[in-house]
Amino acid sequence: MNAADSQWMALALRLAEQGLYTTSPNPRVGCVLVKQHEVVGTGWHERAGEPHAEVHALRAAGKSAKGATAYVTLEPCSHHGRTPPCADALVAAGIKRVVAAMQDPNPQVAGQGIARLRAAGIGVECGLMEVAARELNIGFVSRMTRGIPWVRSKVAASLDGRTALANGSSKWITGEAARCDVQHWRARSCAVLTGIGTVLADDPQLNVREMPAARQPLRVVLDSELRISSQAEILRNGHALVYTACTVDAKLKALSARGAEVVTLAGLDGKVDLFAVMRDLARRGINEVLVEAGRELNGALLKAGLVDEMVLYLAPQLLGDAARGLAELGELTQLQQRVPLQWQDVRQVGSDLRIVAKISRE
Ligand code: AOF
Ligand code: ZN
Repeated sequence: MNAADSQWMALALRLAEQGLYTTSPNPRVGCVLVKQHEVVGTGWHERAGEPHAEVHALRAAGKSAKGATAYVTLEPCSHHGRTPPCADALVAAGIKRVVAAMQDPNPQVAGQGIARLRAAGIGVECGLMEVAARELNIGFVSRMTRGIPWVRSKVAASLDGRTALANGSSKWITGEAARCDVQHWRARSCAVLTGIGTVLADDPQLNVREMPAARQPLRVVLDSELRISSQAEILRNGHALVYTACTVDAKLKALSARGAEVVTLAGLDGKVDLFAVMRDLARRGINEVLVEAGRELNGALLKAGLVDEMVLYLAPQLLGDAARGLAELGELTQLQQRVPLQWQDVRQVGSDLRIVAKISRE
């Protein structure tokens, strides 16, 4: 692989990014076809059920695809899903060489696409710009390899990590630009998850606003005792899912009548079983979850090891020790109990600071 290969793969990745808000449950994939140093076709996957990136690129190239090199951000598929195998389409079009960024973690593909191309005499290289390709499909990879979605927790806090005063006052800690920025995280997520505490205190909608949204994320509430009101904003316009530990039939029925799906998944402690929730969300094809919750649910998810990444908006203010922290972790008595993070990205958004950090897992 050479510098030109990297340049074409970078283009394929940019194309794949076009599907950031639309492809789920499918991965974001881009494809560039190059012959004699010239692009003869490009494509990206737009929506599940519609053609894959390779098919769009092959259609654009027509007869010029013969003898070309295909740069794809994910191993071409080998299975009949909603669409036929891309590996076969590449072979039929007379593609000479395929450069893929990463293997498809989908067990239905998992190397078989590459094997099929090689069996047809096509030269295949895999792994170019793999880190970026994995990052773009972090939720899809997580769902396929771990059976749970990638979980991102968004928190708006003061510089000293406080989210509300002791009496609960918290409206607008961060500024307009930060609130707008949050919309992008929501829009790329398949689900936005919160706890009943936040629903009762703020009655949020948790939908995508202030930007065009091709689809709204599924809104998910964890509500062990089913305290949610059937008039809650989050239940408006359907597309809401409530996980509870409650089995009282009348309550379940009242909510279902509002169009919400209610699922009872009780853990041994009488609360909603957080692992079971994540497994169930993955089963529903949820790749990325955005948690927008208070310190209680954030703490519970962190302690369960279910948070993968934090998106922190820090406002230039101090709220002091009596104010509420961003995650209820209980009292740590040993430093080994701390939650280690790795900075991914730091930037200023309006008047606030945005830090993206991943939870380190050694
Ligand atoms: C590719 N190119 O652009 C995408 C791929 O139901 P289907 O037919 O859409 O298949 C979905 C699966 O195909 C998905 O889980 C993943 O393994 C692969 N996605 N593959 O060659 C693409 N989006
Ligand atoms: Zn395909």
